[in-house]
Amino acid sequence: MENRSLNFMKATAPFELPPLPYSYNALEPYISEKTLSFHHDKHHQKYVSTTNELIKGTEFEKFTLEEIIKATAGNAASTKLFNNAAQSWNHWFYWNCMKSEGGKIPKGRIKEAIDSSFGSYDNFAKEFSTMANDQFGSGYAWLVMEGGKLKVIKTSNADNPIVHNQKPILAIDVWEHAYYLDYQNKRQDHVMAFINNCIDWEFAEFNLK
Ligand code: MN3
Repeated sequence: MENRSLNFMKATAPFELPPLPYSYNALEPYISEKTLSFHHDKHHQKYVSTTNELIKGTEFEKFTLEEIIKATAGNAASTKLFNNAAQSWNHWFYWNCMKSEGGKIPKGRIKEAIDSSFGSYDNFAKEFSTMANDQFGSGYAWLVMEGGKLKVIKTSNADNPIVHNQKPILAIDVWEHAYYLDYQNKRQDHVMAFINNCIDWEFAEFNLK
């Protein structure tokens, strides 16, 4: 990661909203300053604040964010906490998947991993865009590592690969709040802009470790 620092989530409660790893206008014209401001300062902030409120005075105060996500997944009594904790993590991850002037063809180890799992970068791009467009309603498309191979998956709402024993490598947020101000109903245009102009392949490679 040469160009910027990674803004990790604070490991223990109370959790804090990490600043974006770039300026609010860094992804223009693909993702506007207005979208990033609302998405980061309002949506992401709310997930982090709500997580802190929900864990106050409970055993979860001593958990890391990932531990909370794993402990609450699939538990009907903890749905609200799971949703907010997972969304706190998902957005931290998503911000780091992008950079200004990103989206070029991957190089090095991540290129080798893409080629060996998908045959080519073009095959990966096709599969990833199809998955992101096919996710019905709110959710994410992910590139994940599972059993030593990369694969593309989609998840609904706040769901996260770490509770399915998959290692997240890359993610795109396809909730409408991620693109509606810039693209309205044209999710496909948002997805293609992410793939072609925003992906930070260095972060994806970092996640292969
Ligand atoms: Mn979002």
